[in-house]
Amino acid sequence: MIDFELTDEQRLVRETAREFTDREIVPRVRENDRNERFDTELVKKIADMGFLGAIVPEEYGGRGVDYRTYGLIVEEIGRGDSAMRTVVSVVTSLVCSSIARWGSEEQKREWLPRLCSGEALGCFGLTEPDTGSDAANLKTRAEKVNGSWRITGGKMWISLGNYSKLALVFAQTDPQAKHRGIACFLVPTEQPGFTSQEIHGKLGLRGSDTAELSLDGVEGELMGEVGDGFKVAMTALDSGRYSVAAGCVGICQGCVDASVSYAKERRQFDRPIASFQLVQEMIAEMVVETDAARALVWRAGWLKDTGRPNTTETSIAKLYATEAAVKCANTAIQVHGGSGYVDDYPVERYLRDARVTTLYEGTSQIQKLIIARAVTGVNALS
Ligand code: COS
Repeated sequence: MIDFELTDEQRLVRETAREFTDREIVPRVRENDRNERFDTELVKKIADMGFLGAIVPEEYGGRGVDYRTYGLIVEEIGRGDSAMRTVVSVVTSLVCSSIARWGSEEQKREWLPRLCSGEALGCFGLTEPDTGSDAANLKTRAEKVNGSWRITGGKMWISLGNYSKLALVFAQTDPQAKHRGIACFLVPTEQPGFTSQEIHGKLGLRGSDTAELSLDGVEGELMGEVGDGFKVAMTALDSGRYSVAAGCVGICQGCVDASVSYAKERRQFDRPIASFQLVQEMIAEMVVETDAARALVWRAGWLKDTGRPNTTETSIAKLYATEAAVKCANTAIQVHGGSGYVDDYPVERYLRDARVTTLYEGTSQIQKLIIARAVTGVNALS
């Protein structure tokens, strides 16, 4: 049975992540957000703490922690800064967990220690300018030329794409075969034909790097078999969606903390606004959303740690936690009044940063289709 009691080790890791977030991340987040600065020094500090690739086995440079412990780390970093949380999610869940699961021994030895130490960042190239939810319908092509794979196409909305030394690239090898023709490639980015362009003007996640990638005959090393690619992507997303959900629990908790503190200090009508029932109602609603989201994330983590199927429960956690983060951030602004509309307080950034989480790694609508398909047995997409 699922046990909500944290072990001493989990408690310690959470405390360490909490202190690190308050000491290193929180003081820098506003300026990084204002300046659209991808803070590589801070990324290095996060890596030095062992928070990149924490679920990777120790023999490959990770910390070998379980998913529940990983979720606690991600929640704390997510409370501090979703841009940095995105780095942790992408590198750990989308890239490292894929290599750990699908890579050859040589590929694991080559890349995992570098990714876990932060010496190399990695990005996940699935989405394309014309391909989002319909992830099997890739236009990027891979073909074998003189014994090596050459990849041509474009990738869109790629987090860390301008800073990564490694790109996991999903490409079609045989369009007739549809999703069974997709393959996943390890693509070193420092090679001719690989170019990236920064994407600016984002509503939120301004301290996160986002890129459009162009691949012109780049060389890639196959990971897994030809035809495994779609499954590589789906298993990566099973881990990535969990990580996004855990980060959103952090946003929810941050909204509660900021609102409680503000409501107790701010006085109107000769008393703290925390004493008004309508303010208490808003705080209570945020607390319930936070608790529910956290419980769903912990359940998904427990299923992963005990080796049980968890795709549906991960989608439930992702759907609930991301929508809860948007709701809580919106409510937290309401509690803060005019002060919540400027960046003296974290809540306006929470709203801007939360907004993308219901889009990336599968929209809320895609999560609903996955959940409903599991219970009805009917695939709405076929
Ligand atoms: N783990 C392992 N295998 C999985 C899987 C999972 N979580 N989900 C699907 N698969 C497998 C299926 O078992 C099936 O295998 P077979 O070829 O052996 O039959 C194959 O993958 C195709 O699956 P499915 O039929 O479910 O594919 P669909 O095209 O119907 O739908 C959805 C898949 C919509 C769920 C998928 O395209 C999706 O998640 N889209 C959103 C993409 C996304 O999140 N993009 C964000 C990118 S990162 S920012």
